[in-house]
Amino acid sequence: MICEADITRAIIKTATEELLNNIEVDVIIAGGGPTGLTCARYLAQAGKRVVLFERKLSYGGGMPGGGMLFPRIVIQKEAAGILEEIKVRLVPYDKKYYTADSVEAISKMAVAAIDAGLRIYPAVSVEDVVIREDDRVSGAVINWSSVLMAGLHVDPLAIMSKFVVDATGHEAFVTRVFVQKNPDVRLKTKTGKVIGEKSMWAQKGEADFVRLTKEIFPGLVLSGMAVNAVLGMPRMGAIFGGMLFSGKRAAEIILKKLNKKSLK
Ligand code: 48H
Repeated sequence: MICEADITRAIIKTATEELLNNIEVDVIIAGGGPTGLTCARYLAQAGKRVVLFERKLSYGGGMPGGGMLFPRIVIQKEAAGILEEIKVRLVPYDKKYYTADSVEAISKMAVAAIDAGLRIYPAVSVEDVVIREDDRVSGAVINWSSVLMAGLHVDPLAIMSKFVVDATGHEAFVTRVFVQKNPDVRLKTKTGKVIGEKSMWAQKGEADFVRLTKEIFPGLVLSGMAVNAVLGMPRMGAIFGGMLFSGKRAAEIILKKLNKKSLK
């Protein structure tokens, strides 16, 4: 006989046990868009403990909506390998590009990362970071998105990590809140602050930001659209090759440091 109490117990017991195992991890990713999921997959494939907090109930960010709700993505030919690895079906377009179904692409990105060991927490927002006396971002402050949306006064909890990745897209939420709460902090940008995204220029937006994907403050790494927003670079519209490369680059930066003894 199916018993309601068993179902309740099964959910609370297994979810709580699993969350308890993830209170101290190697990397926290804030945001489950294309760059966050790509970064997470490469880190998990390298054997690192990675959790991803996504503010919305479902992952995907700006990818499922394709371009203006036409459910396709465009990527540059050079980025094809990142999606071929996870068996996304690509269709060549005009020699320079591939197109793919946006829902297929994001779904396979999530499945591949989960299969590699990533744990995704839906409807959980990163609302702040943890900072330690050695001036290093050392974790994320999280709360249920529903609590924040309802404006309830409920104190958050903290998850500790060696790195936090700001993959929150156009908002660059984590980096903005970090500098807002710590006005003395100087980021590794021209002004030391968040500069803000510039108007669309696809060639320039795509060309520069992968190279400039970086640890913007000890322990805090930018990935994807958050790079453009923080460093003051143009947006690029519905082309996603850069998001994939930036996620991979962010993972490489972190892996290099994690595999060394000193994180600084
Ligand atoms: C937890 C959060 C929080 C938070 C936000 O917007 P995204 O898809 O970002 P990227 O960088 O992976 O990809 C950008 C791309 O989708 C895009 O917008 C492009 C190419 N635009 C070009 C243009 O010209 O417009 O994903 C970010 C994710 C979203 O799912 C948010 O819900 C989530 O982050 N998020 N999650 N805690 N505080 N803030």
